[in-house]
Amino acid sequence: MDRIRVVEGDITRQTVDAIVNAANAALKAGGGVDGAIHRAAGPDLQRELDGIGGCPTGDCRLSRGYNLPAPHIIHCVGPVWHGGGSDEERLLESCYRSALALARRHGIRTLAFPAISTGIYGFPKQRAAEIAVAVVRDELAIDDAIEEVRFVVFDAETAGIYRALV
Ligand code: AR6
Repeated sequence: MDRIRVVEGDITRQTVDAIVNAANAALKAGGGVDGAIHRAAGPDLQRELDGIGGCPTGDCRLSRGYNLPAPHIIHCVGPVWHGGGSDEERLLESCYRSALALARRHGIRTLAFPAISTGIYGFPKQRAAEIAVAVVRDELAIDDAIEEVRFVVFDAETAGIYRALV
């Protein structure tokens, strides 16, 4: 069975155990997919995140999903692209790895990732997709608790990039 899927659509509509957010280090509602998730989840989400306080780049934090179909949200803080010489690739890889590790610890078996860092944070889309797919393949090979990882992409260009890799 194929445990990795590519879906073109809105991540806030996905019925999975957890959706992943492309958040910022302050865990304050922003734009892009983060803004869409906050609007769909409702104001209780920000209250929970304020209690957590923040999250370092390359790491993630778990919250409830509130009004979303998904019961959990994993908030990953991706790197801002500064040209590639500031550890951006390792930090992006770390986002995917830490999200899967967090999922495993909390019994989350199905999850949906957006293309972290490739919008407002400016990470090149092709390289980001290569990192995302390689890390997820690697982790699933050593872990059969996670049943499905869905890459939910918002535009046809990104969908094409992922479909060529999965
Ligand atoms: N569903 C799936 N993907 C989406 C959706 C959606 N509803 N909306 C946008 N995308 P971005 P970043 C795609 O900018 O680059 C925020 O202000 C989008 O097309 O959301 O990690 C945060 O608070 C792109 O491919 O995240 C941070 O400050 C991808 O999601 C900062 O932006 C990621 O784009 C994070 O920037």
